[in-house]
Amino acid sequence: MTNIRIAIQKSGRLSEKCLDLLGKCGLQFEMHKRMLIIRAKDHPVELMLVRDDDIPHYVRDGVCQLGIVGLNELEEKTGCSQAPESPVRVIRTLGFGHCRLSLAHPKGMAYEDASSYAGKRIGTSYPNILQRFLDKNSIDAKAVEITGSVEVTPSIGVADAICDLVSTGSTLISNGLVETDTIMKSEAVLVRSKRELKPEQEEFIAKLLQRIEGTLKARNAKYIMMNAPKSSIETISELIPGMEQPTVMPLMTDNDKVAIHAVAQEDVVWETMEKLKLAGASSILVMPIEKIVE
Ligand code: PRT
Ligand code: ZN
Repeated sequence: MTNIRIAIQKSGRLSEKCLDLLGKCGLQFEMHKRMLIIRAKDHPVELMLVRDDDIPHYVRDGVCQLGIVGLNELEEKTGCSQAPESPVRVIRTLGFGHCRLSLAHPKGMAYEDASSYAGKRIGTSYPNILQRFLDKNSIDAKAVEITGSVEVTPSIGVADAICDLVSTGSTLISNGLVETDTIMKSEAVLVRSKRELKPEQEEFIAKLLQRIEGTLKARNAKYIMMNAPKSSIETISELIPGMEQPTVMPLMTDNDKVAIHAVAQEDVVWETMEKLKLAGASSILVMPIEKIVE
């Protein structure tokens, strides 16, 4: 019996990262190109592979109990996700798919502030979010809905400016566009339906959330090991980023030195390792951590 159905993007920027995250949480799927629904190997879970535009509605309507989607897509399809009347609840930001939804204009257009867009046609795939921004700021501009390459619309005369997703900014630059106002920041989020679920479904969601927590925490964390003079323990502890309670152990052959093992909550960069060495540490090892349960 299927317990939980999770909607993810079939093919696009978020697909692989969704599968990777679910895999790290113990949910393995055998992917088949043409299949819409795929069952997990050892869990009562199904994946529904769809266009990202459809995920908010599938979750809202209870076709799927969970979904992973960009916050931008969620807010476009269901309104502000924070609003109490929102039909879908964000239960976790997932730390990938980062981007921003920004206004941008051709280099030649005069710009002082967002009100410079008044009277303009703004090409976008996010007409609802754009309209809310225009209304909130009392800017009388026209949102022109475009599916596809929004960035070319000013050069072909379909729009005067655009409102589009930006990550590195290179698409805007290569199309002669200048980014101005950021309307929203986005990343992939785990969403659930606000409908009442069965107790076993709630249980599964709580467990999945815990595993996501452990996976995301481990993503940045590092395990660090080194030998150090006893006299430098304090200096060294202060150098390790976000360190909690190091383990300090005697060395078999050197009474003046100890082995220090610790979990650093952030990446340990080369500069930190060089400072540790200057503080007397030697044999410094930094290792990735796969999972954390606290
Ligand atoms: O087929 P389907 O409808 O499922 O996919 P899609 O084409 O609608 O979406 P897709 O795969 O392009 O993006 C899925 C999600 O990834 C988006 O909804 C965002 O949440 C997130 N995301 C993160 C991005 C970007 N970064 C991004 N840079 N989505 C799109 N872009 C595009 C942007 O539209 C522009 O064309 O990349 C270009 C800008 O990139 P830079 O790096 O040049 O600034
Ligand atoms: Zn889409």
